[in-house]
Amino acid sequence: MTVTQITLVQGDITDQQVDVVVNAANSSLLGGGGVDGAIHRRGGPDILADCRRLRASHYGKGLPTGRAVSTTAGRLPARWVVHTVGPVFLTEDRAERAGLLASCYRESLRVAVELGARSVAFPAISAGIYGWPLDDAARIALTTVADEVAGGRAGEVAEVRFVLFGAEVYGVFERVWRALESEV
Ligand code: AR6
Repeated sequence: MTVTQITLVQGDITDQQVDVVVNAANSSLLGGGGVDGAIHRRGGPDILADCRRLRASHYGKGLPTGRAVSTTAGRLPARWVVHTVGPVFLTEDRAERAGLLASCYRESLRVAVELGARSVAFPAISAGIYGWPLDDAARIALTTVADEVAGGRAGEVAEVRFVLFGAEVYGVFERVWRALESEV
């Protein structure tokens, strides 16, 4: 059985040599700002072409929040991009939003496992333009992935890498991760 490591790095997700890069997309799948913009810019037009095909075949009304789909990674040093749609903190239903954010991580990991990925890089989904408070976004991200790993649902994935953009986001994830580790 594959042992899955959870790692945290500060950096740009478009630099990561991993099998799967997860994109914090929006339901249109047609690109945007933040990490989504960076992935499409660096990965090139093949990613958008795949997204358009997915829209035409399955997601004419948009990819629902909390779900995930895969495309080529184009020119990124990765094999696939898994696009997921995080909840918008202020406008999503309060009772449902944390479950939806957790679902982004679970569903993205599930798609990565189905693809046979051995390494997966996640950004801090919803913690930018979608306005999720960083501490809470980090706690949901880390506990959800840790639960999936502990539950044996990480397949052949040997590394789940959180790629945190900038010292502040990295610092929060690291602090939350240490606090969670000291609880077990
Ligand atoms: N590598 C890693 N993390 C990054 C990068 C990068 N290159 N660039 C930004 N981040 P955001 P959201 C961080 O806003 O909140 C888009 O327009 C960023 O600092 O990218 O889920 C989509 O199309 C933050 O910590 O995603 C949607 O409309 C984290 O990635 C909307 O934004 C997430 O910030 C999604 O908003």
